[in-house]
Amino acid sequence: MSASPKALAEAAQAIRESKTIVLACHVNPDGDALGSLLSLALALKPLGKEVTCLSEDGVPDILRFLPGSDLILRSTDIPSFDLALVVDSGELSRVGEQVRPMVSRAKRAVNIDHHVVAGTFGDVRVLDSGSASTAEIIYDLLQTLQIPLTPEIATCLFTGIITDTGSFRFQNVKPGTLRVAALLVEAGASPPVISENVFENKTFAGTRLLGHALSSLSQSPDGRVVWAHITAADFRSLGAIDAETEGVVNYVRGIRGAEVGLLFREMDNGRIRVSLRSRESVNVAELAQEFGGGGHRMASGCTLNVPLPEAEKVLVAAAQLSVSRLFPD
Ligand SMILES: [Mn+2]
Repeated sequence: MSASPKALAEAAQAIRESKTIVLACHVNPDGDALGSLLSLALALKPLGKEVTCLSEDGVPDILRFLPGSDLILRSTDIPSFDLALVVDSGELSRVGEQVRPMVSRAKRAVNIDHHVVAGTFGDVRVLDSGSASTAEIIYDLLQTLQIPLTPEIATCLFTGIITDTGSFRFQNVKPGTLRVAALLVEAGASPPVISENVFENKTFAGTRLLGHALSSLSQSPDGRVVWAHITAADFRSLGAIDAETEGVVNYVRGIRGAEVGLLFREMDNGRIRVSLRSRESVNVAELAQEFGGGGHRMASGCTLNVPLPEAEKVLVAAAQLSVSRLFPD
């Protein structure tokens, strides 16, 4: 699968016809969001486009190595743009409160994304829910625009692919993902340099937080539901930051026999943010929906307004129920 050639051609035409372009990605940006955004910025600048790059939450430390990351602004005073290009965001609200009006005020908007099938915004929608990353769609768009890849552009796109595929380990990896990745390496992207920046760049505090979380590990009697928690007190005393909780749940799900991995994070306001991960069997998007959350089949989240032990009790019970339907023994 890939985005439709018609949508790609319409997006390319909108870019050709525009002079001032605002680029936006989702809040709490990941490698695909910023890699996609910056690759476009680096590709469009030499065409004489005046590009403004907006990320409401800025650039996380581990992504500062991305070429062009110094172009990223959190907001702008520029009142209006010819075109908005919104990447990696299924809903317009994902770009954040400050950035959203900039997109709305642009004369035209293009949504480039791999989360949704039909989309909810944008005069042009370049969507492919079968694509592992937005970066792969941007690759096709740059081909459509006949913009040659530089090592910098290739680095941004390769970062998007490896972060959204967990270094080519996730179910979303298709032959086409690897083909595009190969072409990006040919164009100058360095897998070891990018991997070291993204994956071997943990902070001391974040790693200690992982240690605390893992020391709280519990499992159901059959071992198919495994969970861990991070208390607000631990989080504060270790001086950790939000982004450092992100990979923790993958360790939980990675345990042999675990069909569902849960991470309970107690926030300062007392609410419990839950990250859910599964292997192929259990649909954790449905599980999260029972508690007012949502997400994907294998990765989802929800927030509960009850004390930590209560949150663990109800969610673990619901997870066990889902698992017992699939493994009746
Ligand atoms: Mn993505």
